[in-house]
Amino acid sequence: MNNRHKSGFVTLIGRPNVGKSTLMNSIIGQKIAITSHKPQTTRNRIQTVYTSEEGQIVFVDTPGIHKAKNKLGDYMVNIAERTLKEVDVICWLVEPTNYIGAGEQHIMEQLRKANIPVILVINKIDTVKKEELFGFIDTYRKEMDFDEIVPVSALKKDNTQELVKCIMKYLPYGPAFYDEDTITDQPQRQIVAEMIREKALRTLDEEIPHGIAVTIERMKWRGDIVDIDATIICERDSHKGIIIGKQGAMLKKIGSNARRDIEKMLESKVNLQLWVKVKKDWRDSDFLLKNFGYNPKEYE
Ligand SMILES: Nc1nc2c(ncn2[C@@H]2O[C@H](COP(=O)(O)OP(=O)(O)OP(=O)(O)O)[C@@H](O)[C@H]2O)c(=O)[nH]1
Ligand SMILES: [Mg+2]
Repeated sequence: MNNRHKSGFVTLIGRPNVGKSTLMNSIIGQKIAITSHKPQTTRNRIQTVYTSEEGQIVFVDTPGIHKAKNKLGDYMVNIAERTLKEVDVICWLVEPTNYIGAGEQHIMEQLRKANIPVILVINKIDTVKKEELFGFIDTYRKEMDFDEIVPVSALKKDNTQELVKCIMKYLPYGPAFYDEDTITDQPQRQIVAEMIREKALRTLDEEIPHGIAVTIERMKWRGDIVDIDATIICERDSHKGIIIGKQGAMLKKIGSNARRDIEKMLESKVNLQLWVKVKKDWRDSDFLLKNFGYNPKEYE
């Protein structure tokens, strides 16, 4: 084996909505983590694998670090912060701005304690003028001693290869953890559920999306068609009405948008049946959280 081969784990952390999932998808060249313009889209840690001649990077996408308002929020923040103790390199993603708020301060406190190389990734540089960047870099540099500062645009794939090179520099030498065909640790069923949740997030207005979970009841191949039964869980009866919409129009829209993505991923025709169920305040119920795939015990 090539004894100059590198391998290691790299977490992508930051506040909600800074583009962690978009960046991960963009580097591995496949859509595994769902994304949306609404904060708190990612709820679990999602691993993907980037393999090249030089080495293997296992990316760990995490939920945005925020002030939790319910048990689901606690779970999400806990998962994100735990990764800081388990990886070889931390990529901290931030918005291109001079504003450093309490949220950023909270994250920096943990980064200082972590004793792991930290790369500051200033994302969304396509939204600002080039000359403004120096100011942002300066602002952050005054706050903390970063191992590297890399500006990127995850959306436009601008400078993301530079970031990969930079990460490699800090990884230890060692053999690959996964074979080169491995892309993610996420089971197909889980990705399907997430794709449906993404379409619900993107189609519905404010408020409701945060209280949604998706479960897959059935996924069965019938010749070249896959039959999928899935349930969208929401928190209130009034939300159920909105998700279904006038004569089922909203649910139909969510379903057909999701079906397109799922068909692309499974490379097969999909027959998708969606149901809607109410589980009052499930985000504060240990039992229901566990049922919907957010089991705090797994991360203790
Ligand atoms: N203009 C621009 N938008 C971006 C870029 N990267 C991400 N976005 C947008 O920012 C929004 C949030 O992206 P996500 O990847 O879902 O952000 P996240 O950090 O994973 O968010 P959470 O999972 O909620 O913590 C989406 O609307 C993306 O399209 C970028 O480089 N430029
Ligand atoms: Mg995300």
